[in-house]
Amino acid sequence: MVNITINGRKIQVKPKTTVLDAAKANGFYIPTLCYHPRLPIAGNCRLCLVDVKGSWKPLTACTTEVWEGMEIETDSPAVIETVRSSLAMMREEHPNDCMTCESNGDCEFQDLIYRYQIDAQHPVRSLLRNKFKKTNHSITEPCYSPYDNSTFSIARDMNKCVKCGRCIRACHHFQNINILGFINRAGYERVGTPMDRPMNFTKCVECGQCSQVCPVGAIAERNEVIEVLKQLDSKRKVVVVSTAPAIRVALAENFNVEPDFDFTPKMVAGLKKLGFDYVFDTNFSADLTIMEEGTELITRLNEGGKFPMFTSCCPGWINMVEKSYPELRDNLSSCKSPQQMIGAVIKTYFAKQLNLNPEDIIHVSVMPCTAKKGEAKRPEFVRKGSDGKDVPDIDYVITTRELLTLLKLKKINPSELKDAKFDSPLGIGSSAGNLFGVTGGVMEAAVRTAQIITGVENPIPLGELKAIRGLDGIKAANVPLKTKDGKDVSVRAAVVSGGANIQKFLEKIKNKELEFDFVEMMMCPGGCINGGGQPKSADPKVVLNKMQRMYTMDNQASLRLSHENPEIKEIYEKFLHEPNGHLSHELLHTHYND
Ligand code: HC1
Ligand code: SF4
Repeated sequence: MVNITINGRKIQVKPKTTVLDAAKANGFYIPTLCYHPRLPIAGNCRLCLVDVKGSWKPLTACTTEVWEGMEIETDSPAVIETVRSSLAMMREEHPNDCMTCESNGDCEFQDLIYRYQIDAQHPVRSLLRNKFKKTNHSITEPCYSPYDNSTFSIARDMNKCVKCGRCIRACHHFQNINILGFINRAGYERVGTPMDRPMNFTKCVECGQCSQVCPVGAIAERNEVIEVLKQLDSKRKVVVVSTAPAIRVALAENFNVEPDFDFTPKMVAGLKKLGFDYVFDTNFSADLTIMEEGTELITRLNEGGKFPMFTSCCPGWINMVEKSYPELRDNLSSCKSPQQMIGAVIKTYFAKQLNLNPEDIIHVSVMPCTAKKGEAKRPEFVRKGSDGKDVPDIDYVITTRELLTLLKLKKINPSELKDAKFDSPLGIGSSAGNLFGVTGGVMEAAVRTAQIITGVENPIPLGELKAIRGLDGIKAANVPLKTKDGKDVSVRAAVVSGGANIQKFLEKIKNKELEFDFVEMMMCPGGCINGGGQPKSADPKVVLNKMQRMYTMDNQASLRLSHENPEIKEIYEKFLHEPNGHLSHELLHTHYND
């Protein structure tokens, strides 16, 4: 152990610990902005400066490791004044539109400005203002960047950027897509795209990992809260909501409930209180996906087809195939994602039960993902209304963060409400469907059903397919199945999450170093539990916690197999007739773009 002193208190820490980690672990506050526990260290915001005895200049706590006998001061007058001056300069460049900003109330920069009380009277702010008044320039003018809402998923307002570079590191470190970087120099430096193009002209997959780590509101999802509020308040149409698997565990973390507490009934109660007429579960359509995708896999195994077959429920992955790997389009399952499947059945099967036309229903989908917004806007996901006009299957997609904003606006705390149940007939989901929200879950759900349907004698016991559980980026397992003529086959299954891992994996497939039959692909590391639209968190354990919650929910469930879902049996009996049948192809399957 290393002996150090912070603000006069003696402590012991492990060798190679950074001053920042040592301080945090022992309850000392050091301000940060570019630091994020899940990203590589950059050391570029210069807010974490500390005084160290013997050093002629303050040192950055995030990049400096402790040494024996080190004496650190985090709160010396010089340190405080340096931090205040840096913040004052940043504030002078920052727009004053906090009241309508996506991040209002959840903004690390706002917190720092408040904590250090950087008001208009700060000498650095006045100095800068006078200087630019004299030269007839606004300090923000040369840094002006246009607002970029060229994709349906992400909105980028670089005027709000504090140049911490976290988004750049997220796009590189998690996804290796490298859309964002510092551009320009000599005081005009800012975050931009290659050739400063709008995002939809780049290879951006709209995953939103950049927005997850943005400490301010410079990169965020394209907000649909106001539109949803208008629909809820006007009550002109039947407003229906469906909720993705990963939402409930994110809310459970957000409201800080016990690890084995299932937040689902509270979430449903919160949505009902918001005024939704019907609350449905995307877990239902995850089960439907298993029926359709499982049948597709078994058909390919029996009759031949493109291998490996890739899952198709992650829109970030679909964007990546269409933009960067078009040669793999035929390897994708033709199944729509569960979001789009429930979208299609709500505006057909459910509409018919209520004697409504598709245009009489507004369907809001709550997703942990930003790319789902773009998926819902794809031109193929529409149907004809009674007047012949196109009606989208999903009208609005809001992220978990946007759902929290809605709840806050309406002053609803779901954890204080009485439990409520999903509505029928699209409200029952198995825990296999729920597992879709974590990396490996689609594969686990598919294996459970495919082994039973094909008649495997000793199917893997539930929860025992351990090789594809956990947060590793690339996982694999051999799965016994049977062909239709009773032959035993071993299906080579792989599970990959995170753009950087996907690229590594595909390189090995291309070079024939690896061969697989069925592969689950998720663009966000860890799967949807870590989607780009999930609540921001500085807790490095938050993804792990959400994963554990998913597994606990599976252990506690009584319905653990997609094909045993009574509402799935009912929809095939009454409406779809058979998986991969004529109506299924029309409603539940799709094609991909060149
Ligand atoms: Fe996902 Fe999916 S699991 S893609 O990760 O297949 O977003 O949660 O809703 O559609 O079901 C996301 C999550 C989600 C779909 C399902
Ligand atoms: Fe990169 Fe994803 Fe952000 Fe696009 S949305 S810039 S791919 S992190």
